[in-house]
Amino acid sequence: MTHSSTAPRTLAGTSLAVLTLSLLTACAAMAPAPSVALLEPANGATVGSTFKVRFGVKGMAVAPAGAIVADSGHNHLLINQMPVPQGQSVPFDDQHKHFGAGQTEAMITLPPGQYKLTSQFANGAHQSYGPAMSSSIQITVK
Ligand SMILES: [Cu+2]
Repeated sequence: MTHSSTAPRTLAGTSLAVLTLSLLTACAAMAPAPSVALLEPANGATVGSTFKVRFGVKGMAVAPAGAIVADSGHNHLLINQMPVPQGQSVPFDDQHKHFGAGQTEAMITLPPGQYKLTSQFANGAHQSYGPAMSSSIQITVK
């Protein structure tokens, strides 16, 4: 055998460097993007006319409306509405409820029917973080 032991060792060193680099890249890619979810009611649930809505927020801070602070904002509940485009102000009306005190849950009353509820996160000046920071469920109010 004229097999040299130098080549495999070099190859192993290179592989380790590549592997390390791959892991670092993978870790950066896997850092979870900020997101919101409606934790309650469950998607598809049937609820009474007054029911609790619970907001979940990951990767951003929930704070009262007021100053614009990076990666911070408050929850909105959209009733039968599309998410508000990024940077656009969330309207103040019966279909767009603001929780500007920094609430993470609220009691909502709706007449019987089928609804799409959307959680929309927006900054301290009510400017939407866009569809990426929204999440929708369907419910039936009986
Ligand atoms: Cu608002």
